[in-house]
Amino acid sequence: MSEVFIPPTHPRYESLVLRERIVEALRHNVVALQGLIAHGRGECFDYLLGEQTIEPTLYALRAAAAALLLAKRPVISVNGNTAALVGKEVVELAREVDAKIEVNLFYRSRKREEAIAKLLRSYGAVEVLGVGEDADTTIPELYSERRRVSSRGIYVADVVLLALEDGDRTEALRKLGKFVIAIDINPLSRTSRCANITIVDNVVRAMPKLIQFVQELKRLPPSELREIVRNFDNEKYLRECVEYIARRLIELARSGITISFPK
Ligand code: PTJ
Repeated sequence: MSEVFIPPTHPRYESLVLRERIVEALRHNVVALQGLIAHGRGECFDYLLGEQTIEPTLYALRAAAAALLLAKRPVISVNGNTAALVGKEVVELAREVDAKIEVNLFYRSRKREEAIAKLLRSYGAVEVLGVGEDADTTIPELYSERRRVSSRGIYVADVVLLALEDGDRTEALRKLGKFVIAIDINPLSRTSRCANITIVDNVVRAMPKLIQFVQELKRLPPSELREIVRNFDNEKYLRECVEYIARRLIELARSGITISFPK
């Protein structure tokens, strides 16, 4: 448990609780030290979005849910920050779409792999791939530790869902013919631009909504699901996200930034 008391009345309560969760996960070897920097970067982009799921993202979430439901061998790739922030939702989503869960780390160590697998198991995961010898093969043309994958998981997946990823692996996965769904709050990142479907949102808001969409779309026939995926244009969507941020900043600048904060 965290040693810090955060008063629920604090105006930044939720954000502070998430920070504590990340710091706590660092203490348990789930999050890498560099994960704290990544989280700060995410917070910054969340400010720009107004800490909300913007409307165009609902279409990205819907398309992502459809793609996951159509997948034959879906895999959810999990790193330290993802496990710490939405480990429970990862397990729930995997159950909903019958996906495998695989640990894939940039700052890979056996200790961290096992800590993440243990956390996911505590949320009910039966099998966690990518730990120790299970990461038995590599993604070609990728030289970071992220290249190590399981021949039962990411290597043979048709659809890979990932979050807080680096552009190199997203690109390498695309080259391997995978359909990549990325959760990345930065619409300008290489991952966002490389993925087939990007969900530009904080992973803590995106995952529960993705689960909801999966539950809603489950009753649709495959032909309708395929139509939803086909109609989604990632490039256009990313432009809409950047335009949203630009418009919001101009409006804030014109109306006086302080007006948007409670007195
Ligand atoms: O656990 P490991 O060893 O695999 O390391 C994972 C980190 C996160 C340290 C590593 O992947 C990393 O350095 O990530 P980046 O490149 O700093 O962040 C990847 C992207 O995730 C950036 O575009 C961030 O803006 C974005 N991001 C950060 N926090 C969030 C986020 N996207 C969604 N939700 C967030 N909470």
